[in-house]
Amino acid sequence: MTKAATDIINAIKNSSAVLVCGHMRPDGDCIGSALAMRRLCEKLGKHADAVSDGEKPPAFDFLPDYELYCAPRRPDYDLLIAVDCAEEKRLGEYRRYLNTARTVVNIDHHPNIGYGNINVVDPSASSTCAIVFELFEDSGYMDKTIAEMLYTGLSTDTGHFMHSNTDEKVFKIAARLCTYGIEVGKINHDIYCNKSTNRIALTALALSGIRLYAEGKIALMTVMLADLEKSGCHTPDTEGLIDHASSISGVKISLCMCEQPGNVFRVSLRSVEADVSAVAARFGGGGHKLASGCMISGNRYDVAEKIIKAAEAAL
Ligand SMILES: [Mn+2]
Repeated sequence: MTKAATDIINAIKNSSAVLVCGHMRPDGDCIGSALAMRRLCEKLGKHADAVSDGEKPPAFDFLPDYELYCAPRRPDYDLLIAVDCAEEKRLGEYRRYLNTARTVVNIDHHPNIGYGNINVVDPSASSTCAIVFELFEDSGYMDKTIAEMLYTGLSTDTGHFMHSNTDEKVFKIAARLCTYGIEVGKINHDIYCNKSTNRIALTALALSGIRLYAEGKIALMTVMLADLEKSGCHTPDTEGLIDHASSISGVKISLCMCEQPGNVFRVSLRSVEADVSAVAARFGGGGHKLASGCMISGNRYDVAEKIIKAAEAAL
């Protein structure tokens, strides 16, 4: 094991209660790495809870321990392990433990300022799950359940091994995870064929509203609160909808505007080449070069105009 892995295990052993915290609006990598770290802490004999601020996406209800996610059982924790969180503010309400926990561990694959006492940050890693696996592969604590959790994040953060971050290392990690006896076909089916009929209804509404700009290089999808209501969906159900816009031939940048209560839109951006983290940053957001997000206030037409203009400039 590396020094960082040993330091983290010692920090867990020296704690009395651990809070593993992923980012707001958690995705598969966030939930997978958080649940895996929670398991690891339990194996070390510690009380541990895994959380993200806000609603958890129902799409990951197949994961072991899913029912424990976002259900903190202690009023206080002396060890905070942040996973997949580039900045403190991504911890949401759990940010308060940065001040009260004795030790903060920060494991992430985004450009990350290193706000922990122990930081394992590798922006070249495909996913936080990949980092967690490489840290603890030789710890003696890996098992099939943890491997399932980590495979989920490895798969979702590489877009099911489709994005440009899918490299030799990713496949080697996937192969090593397979040695724990995980059923890859079943997990893939659980991840990618686990949509509710409501979610399909929402997808239909979102697809029917896609508009193309910049000679078909920009696709814009809009999800209004009324669409959620009509389809019986909630905000977490919008996760991944943008992939449909990205899948249109010729589209270089896709945008998904999701209306939030209070005249504000959460905008997701995806790109095949252009730097959309810079586009999101213009509106106070951030993320990766090829996948980012931001919040923009205004009505749907004003917000669309602003984000399309900014995206056009980035083409
Ligand atoms: Mn991630």
